[in-house]
Amino acid sequence: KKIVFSAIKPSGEITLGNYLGAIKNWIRFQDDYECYYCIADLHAITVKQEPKLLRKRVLEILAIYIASGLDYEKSTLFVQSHVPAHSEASWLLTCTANMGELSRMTQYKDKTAKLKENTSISAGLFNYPVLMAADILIYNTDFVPVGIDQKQHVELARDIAQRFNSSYSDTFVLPEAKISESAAKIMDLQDPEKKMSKSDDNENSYILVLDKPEVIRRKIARAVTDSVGVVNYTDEQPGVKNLINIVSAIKGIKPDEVVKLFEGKGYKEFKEYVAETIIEELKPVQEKANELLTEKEKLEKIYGEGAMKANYHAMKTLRKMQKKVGLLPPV
Ligand code: AQP
Repeated sequence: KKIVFSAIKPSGEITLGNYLGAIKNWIRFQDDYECYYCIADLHAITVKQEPKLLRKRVLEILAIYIASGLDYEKSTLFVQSHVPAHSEASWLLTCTANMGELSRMTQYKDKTAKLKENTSISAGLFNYPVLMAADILIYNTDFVPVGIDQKQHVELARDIAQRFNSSYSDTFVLPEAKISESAAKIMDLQDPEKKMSKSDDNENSYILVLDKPEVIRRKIARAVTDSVGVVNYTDEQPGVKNLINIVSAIKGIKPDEVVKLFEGKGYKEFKEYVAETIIEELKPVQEKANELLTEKEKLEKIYGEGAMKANYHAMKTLRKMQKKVGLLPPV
């Protein structure tokens, strides 16, 4: 079976962007592939996190994974820090990666540009893509289903793998990003030129998977549109285009079909429809996730077993890597 790996970092609560661009896309791989879906807590701490909140979010994300349709009997669901091979492999790959390629990563440039002046930038933020390469490569991953913002990182993982393979000998499978077409990039509701992000300071810029219906209605009603007043699917109307993409990704229909539904109608009616479409999609996920969050032992059992399975596969690759670079095996 081909192998699939992907992850979300608990740096905020899961947004509709993460849900449509990543999780929904992951579900369809479960039957035909060996899937590893991770909660990337080590990635989250590349920027400052409140420790208590971080632990809470990890469980929340696991509950959302399962509630959205990830099946822990088919796929391996686990927490990154429970599998130490991620960190160890990351060091070996840090010594394979170079500063030049890491400085070219757009996510690093964007994130550091957003930090306030005089805030120190952690070396972890710079090294983030190497840890991500380790995540992917230690499972011999073939496919990485991600949103378009992460494509560059997957390509870097591929370059690092290639370099390691040619410096030593064939060790890694070369991974490939799989982008969901309709939900490749869900945009910020307040600034539709930038992507929706869970760590944004303005809560009106995103919809959270666990947002209550009235909150979703309010946020969509406030979403930035334009003065054209007609529902069109065009780059000239990025706010409206984004709302159309959201409906299209949820309903599995083409953007043009959404436009047709609103011929001759205004934004108010359109936005109400968008809000109700999101509410309807998220309702069963919220119910199931909230129920799971009251069953802590069940969640513990799931991530405990997930870590065991992941650990087995990851350790095998790590041992191979250590041997190839010339580390003396322990007795
Ligand atoms: N707006 C988006 N549209 C589509 N896909 C998205 N993803 C993120 N935002 C969108 C996809 O979600 C997965 C998990 O991402 P992540 O948590 O590892 O990091 P990220 O891409 O940096 O996500 P955020 O929400 O923007 O987090 P912060 O604000 O903390 O940086 C990935 O597959 C990503 O492509």
